[in-house]
Amino acid sequence: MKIIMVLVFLCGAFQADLQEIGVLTRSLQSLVEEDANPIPNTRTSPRDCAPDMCELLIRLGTMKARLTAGERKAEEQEHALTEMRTVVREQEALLAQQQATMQEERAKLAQLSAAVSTLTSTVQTLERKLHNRPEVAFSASLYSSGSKVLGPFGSDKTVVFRKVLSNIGNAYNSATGIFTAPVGGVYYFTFTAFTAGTPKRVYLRKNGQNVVSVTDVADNEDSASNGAVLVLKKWDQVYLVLNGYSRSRHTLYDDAYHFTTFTGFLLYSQSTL
Ligand SMILES: [Ca+2]
Repeated sequence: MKIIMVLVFLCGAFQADLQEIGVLTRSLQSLVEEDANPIPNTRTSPRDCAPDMCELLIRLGTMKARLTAGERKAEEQEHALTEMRTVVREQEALLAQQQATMQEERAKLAQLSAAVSTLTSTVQTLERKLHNRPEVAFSASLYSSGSKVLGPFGSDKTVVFRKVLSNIGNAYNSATGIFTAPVGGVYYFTFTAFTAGTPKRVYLRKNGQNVVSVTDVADNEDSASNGAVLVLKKWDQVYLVLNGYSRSRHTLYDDAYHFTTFTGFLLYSQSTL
């Protein structure tokens, strides 16, 4: 009998539990359906549940809505972060390009600086050469005064021009008639020979070698001129020679008017000569 009473009691309790389980099951089913088809406001929807369960479900619904909003906000922030990363990559690429351009500009600047240094050095060298360029120029006539005839001689004679009109650098020697190059370079020489009724033949010589000449027969007064640009080494000698052929009896004439002259000057020096 006791056993039967116990069984009846257990059945009653079991039936109450079944009812509670049924309520929970329906509530969970509603929650599942809400998850599949969200209800905007769970507080306004009729529920068939116990008050505590309803409150729990309401709180779950609120939490789910907040979770959904948080997920949406997180997606938006993720999207914004992606856009920011894209902008950062673009800025990094632009910065790299600007750095490359800057390096190119620096390289060009270095080349220009080197070119300026080279030009500056060249200008300084030219300035030194210009400052140190020797000044060589002279002009002389046969006699300083009076009316005189030079020659004739029985052999070739160096013509000594006694009257120095100018002798910058003192390269011309008025005692010997010889011009001696103080530096290697390019020089210009010219001379004029005058005679009055007598023949003449004059050579411009460099180190004993005839370079250019003039000649004239015995007739009226005549002047004869010649000239040459010569490349001279240092210590090369240039001078005029009166031909000494005895039968021709060559002479030169000069007076205070200075008809017979010898001129030379340095065009430009060359250190390699
Ligand atoms: Ca003549």
